[in-house]
This record gives sequence, structure tokens and C-alpha cells, in this order.
Amino acid sequence: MRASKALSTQHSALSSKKEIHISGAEGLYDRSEVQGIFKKYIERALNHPKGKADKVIITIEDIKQKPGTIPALPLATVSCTRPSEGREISTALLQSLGISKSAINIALELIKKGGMRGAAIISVERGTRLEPDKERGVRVSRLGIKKLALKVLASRLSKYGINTDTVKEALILASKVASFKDVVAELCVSDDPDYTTGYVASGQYGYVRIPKIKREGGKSGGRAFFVKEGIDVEKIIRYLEKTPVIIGKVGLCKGIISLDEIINHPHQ
Ligand code: WAQ
Ligand code: MG
Repeated sequence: MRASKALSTQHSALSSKKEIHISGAEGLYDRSEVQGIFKKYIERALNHPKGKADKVIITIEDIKQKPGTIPALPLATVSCTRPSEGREISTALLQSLGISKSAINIALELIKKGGMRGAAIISVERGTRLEPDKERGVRVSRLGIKKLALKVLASRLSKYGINTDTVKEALILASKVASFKDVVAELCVSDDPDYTTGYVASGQYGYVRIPKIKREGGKSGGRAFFVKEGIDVEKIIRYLEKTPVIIGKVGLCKGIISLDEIINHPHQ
């Protein structure tokens, strides 16, 4: 699903079809679930805190390829009280994964600017932007979770009061991204003005939630995927956008822990 709003003509002197991205969603579902999901997506498109959509596109495709199965990343929340601390925490996590300060700054700037529909792909050392369409970014799609795994995940997240679609969808997305061998980490900040929790995800530390990473009411946000230098860009984009992948097993879910615990004792 993709919901957008046309920019009024006085703002779009450069392009007549400039539009603002309001909301997007995607998933892999059984045929019997399609109608229910369709309804849910429309509701989401038409009631979004980012604004009133004037165009909603929903695509339903029969995916013939059998999905590959991957595990979900383990999840934890780091304590964080304000955006400046959130920046420090995300920078510390990304740096300890070997990502250069300049690559991190490029991602932070991009997320501060916002407005992308997809994610940027950034190389870990030089900070080179690799996605062909830099305004749109790469949109991860064809991802889902098995019913039993979803049940287990819901019950683990409920323990911490975070059993929401937002958390579950983000964890599924981050797990697919992290499952590609050349991905080192992902940084995400929601573009939803009411949602201030972001995350850093990696195979090394799992899915680390960072509360208050942005200020309440901020409309910008975005995602950056940090990848090894010299990778095959077409291959990663094909995997993220087109290869069906489904979560078969859920990882450990923890409550609030310190950054030190995450960096020095991952997955314990
Ligand atoms: N593929 C690539 N990038 C995407 C996708 C996608 N499928 N969906 C969203 N993005 C990018 C896009 O640039 C958006 O502007 C940005 O991410 C934020 O998207 O555990 O809700 O849908 O509590 O606003 C994190 C949850 C929620 C943290 C993230 O992202 C938690 C969220 P949003
Ligand atoms: Mg959003």
C-alpha cells in the first residue's frame, strides 16, 4: 500500500507531479487473509498522523516463489531520555560495528531531512550512497511471519507493553534486511510525528530500540542500510524488494537494558 498527497502547485514549480509520501505498508499473506489486510491498509492510509492522503495505491500480487525462512532478530530496548542521547547511542552502536563516523553522519543528516519513501543504502567506510533512485530509496517488500512465530512474538512483546503493529512490522523488516550477508546494520527513525522510538538493527546486536530518538511532532524520519564496501548493488536490491522471505522463529525479547549490556554482552 502506498498513500501520498500531491504538493500544491505553488510549491512544485520544478515538477508538476511532486507528491508527499504519507504512508506505506507491505507483507506476505495467505490468500484467505487478503481481504482483511486490504481493509486494514486502507484504514491506515486514510487515517495517518502525517496528513490526509489524496491517492492510495494498493497492489496485490500472487507470489509463486516459495518464501525463504529466516529467524527474527532478538529485541531489546536501550534507555534513552532525549534526542541528543539517542544520537549518541545510535552513533556508538554503529561505530562499534565498524561503521565510519562519516557514513553515520550521512545517514543522520538524511533522516533529519526526511521525505524518502524507502531506505538509503550507504557503504560502511566511505559513506557512498548506492541506491539508484536517491529520492525514493529502496523499499523492502515481500516479507512476513509464520502464524505460530507471530503468536510467540506477540506474547513476548506483550510482556513489555509493546505488542503493536509498528514494532512487529519494523522487527520483521529489520530481520529481512539483516539476513542479507553484506548488510552490517540498519538505522531507522519513524517519519510519523507521534512516534519517537527508532532503532539500530544488526546481526551482531539484534534489534535495539531507542526511545525518544526524535522530538515529539517531528515529521522527518527515514532508514539507512549500511553495507560493506564494493558489494553488488543490484543483488541486494533484488533481495530486499523481490525475494519473498518469512520469519519462522522468534528471538529473545528483553526489556530496558543499558548500552553497555548490549555492546559488551550481546544475546545473553
Ligand atoms: N522499505 C524501506 N524503507 C522503508 C520501508 C520499507 N518497506 N518503510 C518505510 N521505510 C522508510 C521510509 O523512508 C520512511 O520514511 C521511514 O523508513 C520510516 O518509516 O520498535 O514506523 O513506517 O518501537 O514511519 C520503528 C519501530 C518504527 C521502533 C518505524 O517507520 C520500535 C516506522 P515508518
Ligand atoms: Mg511512517
